[in-house]
Amino acid sequence: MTLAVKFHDLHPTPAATSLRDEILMGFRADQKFASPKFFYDQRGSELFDQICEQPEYYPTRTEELILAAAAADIAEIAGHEATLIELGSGASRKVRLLLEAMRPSSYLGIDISREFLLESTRRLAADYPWLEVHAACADFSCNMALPDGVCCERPVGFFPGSSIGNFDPQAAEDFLRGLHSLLPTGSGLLVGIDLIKDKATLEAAYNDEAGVTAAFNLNLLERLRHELNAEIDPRHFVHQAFFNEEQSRIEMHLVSQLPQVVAIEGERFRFLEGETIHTENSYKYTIEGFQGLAGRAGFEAHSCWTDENDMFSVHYLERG
Ligand code: AVJ
Repeated sequence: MTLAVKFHDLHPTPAATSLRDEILMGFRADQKFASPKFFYDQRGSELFDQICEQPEYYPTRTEELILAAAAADIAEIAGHEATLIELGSGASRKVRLLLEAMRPSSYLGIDISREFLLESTRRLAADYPWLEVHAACADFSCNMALPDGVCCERPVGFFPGSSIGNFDPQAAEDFLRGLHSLLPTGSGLLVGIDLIKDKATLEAAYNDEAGVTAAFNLNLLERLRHELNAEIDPRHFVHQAFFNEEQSRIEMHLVSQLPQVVAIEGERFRFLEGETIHTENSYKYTIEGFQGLAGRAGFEAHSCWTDENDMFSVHYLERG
């Protein structure tokens, strides 16, 4: 039997080096921070999947409804025989909503979580035998090259889940400009964007009753303990998430419950009581606001779909 999934390992630097260097840099800052990409170890990816099933976390199920309803439209715009390239493919669940309608010739899933990526793309390949499936383990926030052997005819980028919301607006624009230079003229980009809405709904989505988002946030500290031998006690931190209206973003933090000193790779970091590690931003947009940003990066707004309550949006952008 041949290996159903063609695997490409594109780690630009050994994963461990980037984790250590980036975490240390973030902990040395006045406002301590960690990149949200470090949430996604095996356990973190599993917890994120569980977040998506929480009743308060509306983005996933809303986007899935939109995609299912728009699949035929999307297929018509993108045409058949496309190469569908998913950035941050995770469990590769949402793309299933498009495959039958679109009938692309190949699919490339790109994700930072290696084992998770392999499992998910193997399942996809087994379920869609007619589809050529590629998997690339990469940090797409810095690696902007496509692996060799991936057919790049009629590429359509797929960036669901409002993942682009992790970048601040300027970085999101720069990121899209990077995709612009990677993709040929006329290619498509299908992007999911969470919309600005009332504070209570937004905050509930990041403070689910079951505590899954809290576990997801705190799992970062477990990861630092296991992978960097950090001396840091997760029980001495609590999850915090709130909507920063001025910046139009959900902020997630880990709040130190007491004055404490933690050690990572022999370096000591002091925390005051109430001091935080800023672990994630999740920007929310208006439809026009996002289209303007995409336009500045060279992408034209072709179509946009929303749900009936205007909670979430899916955009088909065309590379000009
Ligand atoms: C994957 C970045 C889109 O911002 O909603 C969910 C991550 N963090 N709950 C988001 C997340 C906490 C999610 N993104």
